[in-house]
Amino acid sequence: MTLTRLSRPPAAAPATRLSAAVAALVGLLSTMAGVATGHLVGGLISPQASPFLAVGASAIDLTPLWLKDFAVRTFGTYDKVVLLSGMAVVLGLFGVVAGLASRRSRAPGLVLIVLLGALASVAVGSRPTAGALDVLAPLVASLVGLGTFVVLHRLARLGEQPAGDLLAGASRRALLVGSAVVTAGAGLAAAGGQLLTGRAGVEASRRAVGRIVPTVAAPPIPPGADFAADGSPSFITPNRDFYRVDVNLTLPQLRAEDWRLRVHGMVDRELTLNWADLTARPLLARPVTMTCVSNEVGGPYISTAMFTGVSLADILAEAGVRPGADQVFTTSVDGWTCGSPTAVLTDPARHAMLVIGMNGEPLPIEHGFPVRMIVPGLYGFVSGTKWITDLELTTFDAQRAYWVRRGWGQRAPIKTMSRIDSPGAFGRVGPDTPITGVAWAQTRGIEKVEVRLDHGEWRPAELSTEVNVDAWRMFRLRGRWEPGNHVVEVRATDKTGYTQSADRAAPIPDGASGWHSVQFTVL
Ligand SMILES: Nc1nc2c(c(=O)[nH]1)N[C@H]1C(S)=C(S)[C@@H](COP(=O)(O)O)O[C@H]1N2
Ligand SMILES: [Mo]
Repeated sequence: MTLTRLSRPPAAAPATRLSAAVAALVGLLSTMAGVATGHLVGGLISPQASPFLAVGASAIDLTPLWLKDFAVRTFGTYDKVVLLSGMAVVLGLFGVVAGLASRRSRAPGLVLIVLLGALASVAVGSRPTAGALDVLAPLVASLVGLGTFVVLHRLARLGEQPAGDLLAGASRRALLVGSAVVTAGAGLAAAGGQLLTGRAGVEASRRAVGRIVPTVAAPPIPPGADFAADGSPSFITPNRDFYRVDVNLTLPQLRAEDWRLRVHGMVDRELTLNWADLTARPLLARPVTMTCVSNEVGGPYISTAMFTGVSLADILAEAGVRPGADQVFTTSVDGWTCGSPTAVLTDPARHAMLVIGMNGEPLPIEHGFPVRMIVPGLYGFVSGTKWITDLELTTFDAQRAYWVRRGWGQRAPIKTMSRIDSPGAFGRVGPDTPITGVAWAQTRGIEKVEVRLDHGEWRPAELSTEVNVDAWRMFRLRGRWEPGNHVVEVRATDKTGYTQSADRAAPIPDGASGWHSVQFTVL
């Protein structure tokens, strides 16, 4: 080793180009550092300030309907994980491109990072409930991204001096260490952001609420309410298994003590209710089966819980609904909106509720803690507002809700439907396995369920004990099936005498229809 190299004249030519691999790494790490820091700062301000989540949320709102449909159908409840992973991959590629564009000069990379920061700022600023501070997160993210890029790019350039150059060797080591530090820092920042955008304060509030006890207990669920032992769903769906559908990447963080509901619009008296006002009222309990309009024939988006809450008809009577107000337009704390027919909500016999309890517990956060709306007989998108904070009496002509603006129906009563749960699709079963499943016709009630094998005669199935007309009913057909392949179909008849028709309809605009069928093999 010799020291003469150190006194190499400054005129020595700097490396003209970074190698492609090093350039790509510099771009990738800088983008990661920016995105992760933005997520952390967003976590400190409010979850929706995270540029990563804001871009994702905007993507959800802008996604064309067919793609959203496809995503829900293909990935189910993992659709959001898939979206965020896809975004991470796109961001990574963006970073690689920014790096590769900057092999000779850092200018193209800087411009691309500024553009990305601008896009993130627009996404954050255009969230329906954006606060003034929120834009700090994309701003800090851009600065960190730019700063990291400048430093790593410089180290990389110095590192590309001819082999043996001491300064170059030191720079290469510095680049290596710098890369490791940036990777670790970005990982920590992202994890910190994830914790902060999570659910700390609101979990404590939920625990403090404790068990929810109705003023008058509902009759116990009769033991004959399901055929779970033979493969039907259990009558009550445990909270952790209850289907979940919403447009949220992060859950709203609304503590019970901060909750307010404003009742206004075409009313005689405006009301504002807080948690104490609400829970001082009589608490009703009712088992209700909720269904999502996106549920395909045979799909999983249906569940039943014992809901506890306050009568909406009472609250609306107190406010005094003015004539002509045919729509109750509700908004959740994050800006999602929903329109329901006033006539349904003001009819005490329909049991529309402001719900605070689900199967005895406070509402789980993902199901709307602290307060949501439930209206038996209407699909969730026109009745089930979670994290509800605003209720306005208006008209269907004056206001269009979130999904209505995206092509779904304005009025959407739940259709009479049925689903086979056992045997499962392509199941291999013994010859006397009962055929079981579930039928629903909320508000009308199920009168009859028929099952047929291999397109033969329809046979009436046994029905479970009816709990109420707003909840599902299980069916069971016992028999001895021949060995070999079979197809089984089901159709339900409700108490108005309507029998499900075979005509298939897609979920959009107002719910799927058609018979569910399952192929199975008897061994
Ligand atoms: N705030 C809010 N409420 C919402 C939604 C939403 O996206 N945001 N989705 C609705 C839809 S489409 C359905 S089907 C029900 C589902 O309620 P769950 O997730 O508790 O099953 O919530 C409704 N309430
Ligand atoms: Mo839904």
